[in-house]
Amino acid sequence: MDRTRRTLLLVTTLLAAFSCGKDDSPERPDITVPVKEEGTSSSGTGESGNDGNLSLGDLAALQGIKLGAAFTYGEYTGNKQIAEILTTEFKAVTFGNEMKHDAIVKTSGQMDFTTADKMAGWAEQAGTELFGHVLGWHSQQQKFWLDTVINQAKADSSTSPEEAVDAEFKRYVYAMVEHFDVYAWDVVNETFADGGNGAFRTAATTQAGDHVFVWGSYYSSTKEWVDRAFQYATEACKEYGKSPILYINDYNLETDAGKRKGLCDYAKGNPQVTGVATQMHIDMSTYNLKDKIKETLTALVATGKMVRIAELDIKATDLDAQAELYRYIFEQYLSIVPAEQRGGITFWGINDKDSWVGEYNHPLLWSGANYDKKPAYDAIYAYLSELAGN
Ligand code: 9MR
Repeated sequence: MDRTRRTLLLVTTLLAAFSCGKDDSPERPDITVPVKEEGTSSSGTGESGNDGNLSLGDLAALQGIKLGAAFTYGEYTGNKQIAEILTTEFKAVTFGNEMKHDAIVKTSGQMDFTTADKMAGWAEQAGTELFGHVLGWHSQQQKFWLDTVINQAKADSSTSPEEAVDAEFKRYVYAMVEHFDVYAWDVVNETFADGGNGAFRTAATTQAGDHVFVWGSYYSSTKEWVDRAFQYATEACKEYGKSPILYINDYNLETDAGKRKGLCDYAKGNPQVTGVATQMHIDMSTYNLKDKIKETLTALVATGKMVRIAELDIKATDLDAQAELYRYIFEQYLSIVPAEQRGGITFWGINDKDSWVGEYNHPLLWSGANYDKKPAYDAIYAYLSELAGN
């Protein structure tokens, strides 16, 4: 049976079981359902958690939330705990770095999918779907190769550097879409300026170093590049018979109302955008954070597109307060995003110790060498269990 049918069967079975009012509101559902076909077991070594019952991902699926986690090649390699957590707790994975332009395109321009394919194999083993991150980003481009393309065009009067870069971008988008079977793509990521009142970022205002925005220098505007990204992704999907959700994704949508509006307005104006996402890298200490989360989800829903929380993590010092905020985010997502617009929630990592924001910020659901479940895990678990039990 394929995965979608298995999931549907599971959901149907569970809904039927819970609607029979069969017990006296247990803290968590007491049905053991083998969602994954082989090699599954309870994740984490902490005392709390699913204890062989429904996993966090199973419970989220009951509410129409596809629950995902990001991981990198380095994090996963030789790490049985991550493999077990992915298998048990999650339904989707995103690679932290390995589908980015500079990871796939070599300095020779050749595309090398070896590492990403290996990780896709792990994702498949874990029974998870794959999210594609990312086709168009101002950061981590294979600058050496793009410079070669640009210099060749300058030396060859038959094409302009702009046309050559555009052809290269199109080649890359088509190759990625053809190669990976994903349920959704981040077509573009982080295209709006910080504090720019909704304006797109420009190559000139984007930092140097790793962040040299090569694409941005060879289109008449960043908007034109974003238009092309959605056009090529849409056309490639059609050509290869695929229909993933096509997302525009950005950070600080909670705290930067101008950026939020810019992204939502762009999405509304481009029918090829089928999903909008907030990364939601947030910090407990942000003023009025809960209202900002609500406002953001409400604005995203108003675009009429699929709505996703793409890179969730919360910097915190008080783990109980963090747990409460995590629960709040799930509550708000379910109350604001209608079932048919739920694109899912992905955590940007699994264990605090591997997080891009540093262990000292305690951002995720597991911590320590033993992968102990944190209060945040328990809070989300308890909330989703309450929903499933009612
Ligand atoms: O998680 C990724 C981290 O391992 C890399 O060092 C970093 C490099 O820029 O990219 C991280 O992921 C970013 C994602 O691709 C886009 N949104 C922000 C994420 C955190 O920086």
